[in-house]
Amino acid sequence: MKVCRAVLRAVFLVALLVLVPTAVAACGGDETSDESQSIVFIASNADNGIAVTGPPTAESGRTEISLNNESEKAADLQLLRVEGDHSADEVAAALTGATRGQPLPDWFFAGGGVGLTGPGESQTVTQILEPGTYYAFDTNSRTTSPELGSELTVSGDPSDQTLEADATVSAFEYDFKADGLTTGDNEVLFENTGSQPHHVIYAPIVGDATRSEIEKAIREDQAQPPIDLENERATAVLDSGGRQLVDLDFAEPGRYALLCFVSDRQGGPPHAFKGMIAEVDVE
Ligand SMILES: [Cu+2]
Repeated sequence: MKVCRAVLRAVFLVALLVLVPTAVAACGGDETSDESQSIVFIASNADNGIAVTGPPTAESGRTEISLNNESEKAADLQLLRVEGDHSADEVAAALTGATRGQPLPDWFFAGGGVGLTGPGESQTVTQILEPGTYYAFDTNSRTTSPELGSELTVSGDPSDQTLEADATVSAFEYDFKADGLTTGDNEVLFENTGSQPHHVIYAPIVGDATRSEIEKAIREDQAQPPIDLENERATAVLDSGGRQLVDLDFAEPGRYALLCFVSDRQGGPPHAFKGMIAEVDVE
């Protein structure tokens, strides 16, 4: 399978990511006044990649999840929810397969987390954590190994808390629906209303390029698809039903492309190859 190298570079490396300052918008103004717990993960340099460390335990419910990137490269924090007993070796192997479009084991689910974050930077998302076993990994490296991850056990009851924001981006097979986005920083409810795992990558559209021209360029593996890869940003991957509050930054008014490069659980091409590319006009 041919893969658009430029976009993969952006997905996995994002060297020139422009970052939102970490403005933690606690609970002020929300309908829900529930207290959030906060958990912090650290990305740091390791011999064979980027190691993620975090707390071994947390309580279920509304949680602010931060990534402090102390490594020298862009890094992300991908949470993976695991059903049953599976070792870090198994999880790392499944994640490596996932980044190559291989089928996902039926016990392995994307659990959100923090999208690509530049070296020395921090970002925070808010999620409702459900009880269970999670692993945290940086997916920036194409290959990962078990010692680079961190296990998190979430205990407590299933939560009935909700997340709300003025702007929403919904991902499903194989499209996006965006509502309420404005220029600058947006606190967005990003939700997966489909049945497959998805994330959202967004970047300014170059010139007058149409959606179909972008799709064609990606399908044909053109070195320069008509999107501004240097100003591309990405969320973590959510599985079916997943939701998170995330700060998305549309620095300039104009047209942006929303894209997904995750594959189906059954494996196969990245969703952008199946047409999961949307255009949004930000005023
Ligand atoms: Cu997708």
